[in-house]
Amino acid sequence: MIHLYTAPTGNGMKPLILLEELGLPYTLVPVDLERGEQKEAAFSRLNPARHIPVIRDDSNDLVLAESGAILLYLAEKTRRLLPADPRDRASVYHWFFAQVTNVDPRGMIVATLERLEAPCPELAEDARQAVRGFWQEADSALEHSDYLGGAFSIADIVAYAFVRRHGGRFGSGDFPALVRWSERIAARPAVRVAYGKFPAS
Ligand SMILES: N[C@@H](CCC(=O)N[C@@H](CS)C(=O)NCC(=O)O)C(=O)O
Repeated sequence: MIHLYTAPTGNGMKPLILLEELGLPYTLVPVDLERGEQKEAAFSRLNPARHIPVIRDDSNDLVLAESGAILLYLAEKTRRLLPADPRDRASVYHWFFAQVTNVDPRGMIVATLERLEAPCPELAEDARQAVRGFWQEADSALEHSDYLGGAFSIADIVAYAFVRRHGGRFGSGDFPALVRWSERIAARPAVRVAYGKFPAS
């Protein structure tokens, strides 16, 4: 059995969407970030970095943090939503790692700046340019393809979780093909079930 410790943030929704897409049995353990449950001793033992998401996979005696690592682990374990062909897989990696290493941190920077009394406009603008640059590239690709890496994959899951969480903040509505792609993903049954687990998200 897989146990998912998470909350309805962009990073937190990624493994939940994937588990639903894969149809794997799992238990959902909500972590209340507002109440600081991620800082409690029981959770810190799972992830000393005190961040969600985390999975425990009983079948492999594994505890794993970092949303990108969790998605790659589950996709490789099941051999699904990550193409076998090296060229196709490289394309998925391109979108996946651009999102996880470049775009995701920018979203967190801007969300943090918005909570500060003295936000740094240069840093916010740099983050905004990076996010919108990625969306411009994605928008061009999605004019010719229904999904980022060709077929639906973990690259779509990571990019969608971010758009859903931060789209309004960075103006995703300016990118028509990205909007159509986002609507396509939102309509997937597994995605609807995943977000339904956290109705306020
Ligand atoms: N790079 C990590 C980021 C994890 C992360 O920052 N999680 C946030 C929610 S999106 C969190 O747990 N925040 C709680 C806190 O900082 O106290 C990942 O992709 O899993």
